[in-house]
Amino acid sequence: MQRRSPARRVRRGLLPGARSPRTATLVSLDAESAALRELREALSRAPREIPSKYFYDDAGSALFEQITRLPEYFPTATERALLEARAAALVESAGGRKLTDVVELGSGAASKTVALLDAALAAGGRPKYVAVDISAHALQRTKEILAAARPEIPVEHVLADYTQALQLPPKPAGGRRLVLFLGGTIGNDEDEAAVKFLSRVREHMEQDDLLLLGANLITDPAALHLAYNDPQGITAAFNRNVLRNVNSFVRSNFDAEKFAHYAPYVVEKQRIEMWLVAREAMDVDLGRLGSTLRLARGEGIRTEISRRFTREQVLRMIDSAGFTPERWIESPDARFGLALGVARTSLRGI
Ligand code: AVJ
Repeated sequence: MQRRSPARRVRRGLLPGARSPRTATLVSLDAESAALRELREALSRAPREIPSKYFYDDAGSALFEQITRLPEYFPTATERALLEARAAALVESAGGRKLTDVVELGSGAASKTVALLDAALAAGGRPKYVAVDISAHALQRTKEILAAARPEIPVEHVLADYTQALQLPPKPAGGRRLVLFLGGTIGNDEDEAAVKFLSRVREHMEQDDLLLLGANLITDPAALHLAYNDPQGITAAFNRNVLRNVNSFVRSNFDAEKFAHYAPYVVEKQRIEMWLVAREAMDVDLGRLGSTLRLARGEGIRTEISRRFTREQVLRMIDSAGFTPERWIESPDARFGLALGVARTSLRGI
């Protein structure tokens, strides 16, 4: 359920944890029990998993921002340079001045988005920016960064777990919406889940609206390994923080320090896998999940897959989700690609 304040801010309840003072509504209670079920199911899978979205509490979002500034973690800088170099052409393909809404899923610090918004302004448009993120802290950063960089651009916020439900503010009649899903986060899902997710995003869009999808491409495994195993240990801290977030959500008692960060590039599957591996045998009280998790020494919990794609895979994925590929651009080192897709006539109801 969506309430709009006079400040044109849209807030939704999500993963309301012990620290969340927000009023519980029927909707957020539903969301909460769905989240509990999802987490319980993930932890009992083989291998055990924790959904990657649990990385992004306020502390985790801040750690991720730190990762994006590490010299070893090249995806952010690569994508940023690509966006900056090609923003004008992308915006042109996306309708130029007709572009009225730029929606970013997982806006984080939104530092890459300014180039696109600038290009829309330069094309004579007056875009509004809608930031969607699971972390209130990240949304606050988005707001600050945008207000400082481009005070003339109106910003709306949606605090939401976009993997569960999505409500976007309406766009002006005749306008075009561009939805951004950047950073390579689509690689956190297997094919089927990725297409399902993008199809759901498509349902929130009208024909001729656009999707810009960022994807990590296959590259040198040694460079990839370093990007997820930085010598400063920021990625390790980011990985372990997932347990603190789970603790605060379900009142479990994971001891993060008893887990080793392990993040190999699995060549066969063309993806990084992030694991937390128990350094010793332990019993973990899972709090509101209502059970005890018994871990043997050396047993692991997978916290993320981060896939590398080919151009063909990315284009096939957006096509399957109802977007006709309109443009593909790639960084000069071929490590990162951006696909622009146009929403086709919905097939729903046929
Ligand atoms: C934000 C999901 C794109 O998969 O590389 C960074 C998260 N994990 N370091 C990624 C992440 C480890 C990142 N994404």
